[in-house]
Amino acid sequence: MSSSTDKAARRQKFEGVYKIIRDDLVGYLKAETMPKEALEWYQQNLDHNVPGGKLNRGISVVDTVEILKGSSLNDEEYHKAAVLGWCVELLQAYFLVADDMMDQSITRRGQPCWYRVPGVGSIAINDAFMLEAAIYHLLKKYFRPEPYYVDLIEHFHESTFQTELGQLIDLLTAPEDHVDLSKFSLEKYHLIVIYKTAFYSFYLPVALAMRMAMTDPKAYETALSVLIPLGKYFQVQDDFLDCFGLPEHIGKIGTDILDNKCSWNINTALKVATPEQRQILDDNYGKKDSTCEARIKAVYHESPISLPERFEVYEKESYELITGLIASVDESTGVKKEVFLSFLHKVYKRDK
Ligand code: DMA
Ligand code: MG
Ligand code: MG
Ligand code: MG
Repeated sequence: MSSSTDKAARRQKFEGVYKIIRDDLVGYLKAETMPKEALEWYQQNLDHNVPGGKLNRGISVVDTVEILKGSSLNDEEYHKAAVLGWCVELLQAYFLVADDMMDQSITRRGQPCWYRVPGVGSIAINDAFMLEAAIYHLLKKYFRPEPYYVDLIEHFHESTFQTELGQLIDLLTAPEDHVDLSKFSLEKYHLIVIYKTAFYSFYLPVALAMRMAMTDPKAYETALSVLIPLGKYFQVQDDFLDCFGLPEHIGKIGTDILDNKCSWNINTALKVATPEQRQILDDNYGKKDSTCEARIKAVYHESPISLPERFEVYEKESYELITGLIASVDESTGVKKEVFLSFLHKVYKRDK
């Protein structure tokens, strides 16, 4: 099988488990004698928000368990690893429903953001909570007897809190009514992205898989040392695509310039802008106005800012840094370099 058909087949197998967990969750509401209307609402909430993404985080749990075991998984092992994968996707769905409201986004994964679906509005806040609650319902259902059950719960709680801290500082550095670019810096940016993205998107999937595979506790530090830089690189890509990706291709319309976000793009531009360019950035950034947004984008393309070229260099340097970190991983604790290489190759040079 070619690797692209293999990838499609792995995705399809993983998607098969979605139907099971969705029926578990809707079945719970039914057992609690909730009205038909509520069952249908929850199912739509799940179907709209959980399965339609790239599924890198979820599939990485399965891939990591398999790599750590060193052979293919039996049906029971596959099912458990896939449930954990879907729990990470539920966490992601929970964050995204809220993130789109806070960022006032329009589309996500090629559809309207959930809060913008007619009839949803601020019910989306409770819907986000119900996506999060689903995680702990499924963990209890499938992992309660396992010796590592509490560890799984703690990983989810800890990553959730870290992500919320990241979202807090992301929002606090982007006040809507007061643009002050001198408050941005790449140091602040680094902290925001590690907290809002790297822990839950990269460390969490691998840590969960390591729990399932009963990896030596010493390996968690090693995993962090590789996955945090990988997560940072991933968010830089996200920021770059917010401005330079095509909405039809990335499935979402960028809002970072309008939202006054402390993104990689603006921080990189600020470091090298000429005084004239700096004036344009100061006058147009963070304004809820598409003409101002277009002016910022034009300056991003101008020399010496030239963000597309700078991004290409950053991407290459990140790849070298991360492959260097992976090369120095000590496999004696049972973790394998392949875990990290597999994750890196899922995101390197992604264009959506
Ligand atoms: C993503 O930040 C972080 C979380 C926790 C969802 P973002 O707002 O840049 O994400 P997106 O570009 O997908 O809206
Ligand atoms: Mg957002
Ligand atoms: Mg955001
Ligand atoms: Mg973004």
